[in-house]
Amino acid sequence: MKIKFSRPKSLIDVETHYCAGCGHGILNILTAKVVDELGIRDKTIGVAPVGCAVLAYKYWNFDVCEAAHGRALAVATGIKRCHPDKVIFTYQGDGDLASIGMAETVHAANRGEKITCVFVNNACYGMTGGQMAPTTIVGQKTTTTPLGRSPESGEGWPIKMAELLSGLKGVSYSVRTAVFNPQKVMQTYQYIKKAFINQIEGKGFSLVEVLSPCPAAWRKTPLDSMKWIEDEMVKYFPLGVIKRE
Ligand SMILES: Cc1ncc(C[n+]2csc(CCOP(=O)(O)OP(=O)(O)O)c2C)c(N)n1
Repeated sequence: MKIKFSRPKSLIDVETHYCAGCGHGILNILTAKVVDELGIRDKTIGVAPVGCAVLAYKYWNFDVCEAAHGRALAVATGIKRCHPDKVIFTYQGDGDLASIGMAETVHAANRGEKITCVFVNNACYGMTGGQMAPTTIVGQKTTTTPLGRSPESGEGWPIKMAELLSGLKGVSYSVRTAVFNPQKVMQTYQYIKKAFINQIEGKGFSLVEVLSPCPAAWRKTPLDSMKWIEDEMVKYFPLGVIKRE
């Protein structure tokens, strides 16, 4: 019998805390698989801030540092500058990266820090119960926008981080992907791998934005959540390579 898939060595065999149908589990595995495949487990350091990713260190079998909410890219900058030979990545939610951490994100990207950033966009603050995030789409109901996000009511429009950061000179790679079907999962794997390779080759900031399901906060089944990404989220957040240098 031929083994087609096995648990990456960079993933620890432990029970998950993620809700059923959450995209973080898929992305934890893909990141671990990339680290395995590139043979960089002994030189990789992940930085996971507050949000549902806060326990990522429980799952990854390499060094992981926690950061305060929004500060992952500031912490990662310090680690990378002290250890330029290590491979540093952040793994951040949208509340973290695009709201409380917006300044850290824009300035780390603008400085061209040689860091890989995996940005998990689930269109809400998942951990705290599904409040509106900067990436919540227009009309989307959240606990703080019970009638649906409305720009006319002063709630603004969804921020397109992959496009916004691509305008900065320090950014060498900016892509958006999703995990709503197996093809997209494999595509996401390739993008994350490329974003790690960029860093190893000494290129500037690399961003992989991933549209990822949060069935618990969205009040949808896991299957309907995947469909909602495919049918609704991608209208606001087109998939593909936005910048590659
Ligand atoms: C300084 C600070 N402010 C607020 C919080 C509360 N808080 C914890 S998680 C979270 C939202 C996280 O949302 P996101 O970054 O989108 O990640 P997700 O949980 O959706 O994966 C907030 C506001 C905190 N822990 N620390």
